[in-house]
Amino acid sequence: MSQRIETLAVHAGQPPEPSTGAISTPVFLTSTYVQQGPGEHRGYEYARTQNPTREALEANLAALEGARFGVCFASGCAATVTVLHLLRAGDHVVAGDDLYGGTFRIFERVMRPLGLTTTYVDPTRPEAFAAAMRPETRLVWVETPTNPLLKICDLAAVAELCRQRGILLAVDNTFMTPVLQRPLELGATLVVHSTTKYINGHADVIGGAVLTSDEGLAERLRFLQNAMGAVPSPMDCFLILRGVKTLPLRIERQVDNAVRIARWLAEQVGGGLIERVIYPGLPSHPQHELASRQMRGPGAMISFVLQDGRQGALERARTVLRAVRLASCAESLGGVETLIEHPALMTHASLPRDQRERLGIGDGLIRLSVGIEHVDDILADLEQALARAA
Ligand code: P1T
Repeated sequence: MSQRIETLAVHAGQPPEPSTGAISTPVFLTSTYVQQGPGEHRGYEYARTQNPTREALEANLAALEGARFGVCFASGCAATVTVLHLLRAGDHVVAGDDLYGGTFRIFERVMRPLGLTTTYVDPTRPEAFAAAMRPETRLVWVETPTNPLLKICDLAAVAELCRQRGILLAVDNTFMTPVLQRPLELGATLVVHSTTKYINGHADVIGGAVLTSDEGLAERLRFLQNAMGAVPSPMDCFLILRGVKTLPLRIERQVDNAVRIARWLAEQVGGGLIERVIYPGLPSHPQHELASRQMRGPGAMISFVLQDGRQGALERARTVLRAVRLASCAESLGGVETLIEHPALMTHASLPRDQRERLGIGDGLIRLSVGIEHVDDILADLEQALARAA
């Protein structure tokens, strides 16, 4: 019988350590391994190339995503850059137009000068991906829900378009985690994570991962992991392994809290302060039906837009972000603590202003990462902070 994700999160990739029986995977803090003679070793030569703590994490995350292979990196951005090095100069990428600002920056300011071009399309329209594909298109890249506007991409439909044309589909599953969405089952070739977020969940590590069942791609990724060298430290791997054990529990609580908070925020719409609430779990979300079908839950990220008012939306947003006491004004997401941020000034400041405005990442947009605190305490905090801006 195949095990459920709650069981895999605790056990996958982590048999008792063979020499002592230690139930927790040890942190192998070593840079090298002693060889009996030149080239005579037990599969471990140098710690950039192999590390048992990292291998445990890679096996664990692969099991959660239903992948055959996992490759871990020093950050989500390192994972993204390494995936893009599967391509070469002259290749073309089609990407969703709403992405983490740092991912957009990699496409435009790191890869484009190296000869990799990217076309951005509305991720809610599979036909837009089809229209943008060219003979030299090798990869489609999507986040779903997107950061920060929570648009939903129909993964099965886009995967089918890619399959017909032999194009790789990479899905950044950071916002959902395998608990809520498993892109490989819907036809994606690669899943990418910033493990910094929900997977680790405790706001104390920067990390990334790529999961795939394609053996050739996994081999190439492992080559690049070693050759490019953006590896995670063993201590960080240990912390992520510890964090991931409670991932399903945390997600359950965070989603429950987010549903309550999104409903409460939606009730405030029309009261002069909140213009719009964006959350895939609300019937008002334009793709609520697709979200309900594709995802096992609506996630714990909520975005909302403040109305202009007398002082303007930007000043109102600043007031709210300064007034929160329980929630913290900070970049990042997915940890046990509730975080609140302003995409235009913070996580998406690296996007050119005209593009931000075209997408709808305006002065009044606020993004909330709902934590595991008691929902009534989070609500009380939001209520007092929003009242200051009313
Ligand atoms: O920060 P890093 O671990 O390098 O991951 C980058 C990244 C990749 N993909 C998504 C969807 C992300 O949200 C991020 C990082 N995002 C934030 C820091 C943020 O606050 O949105």
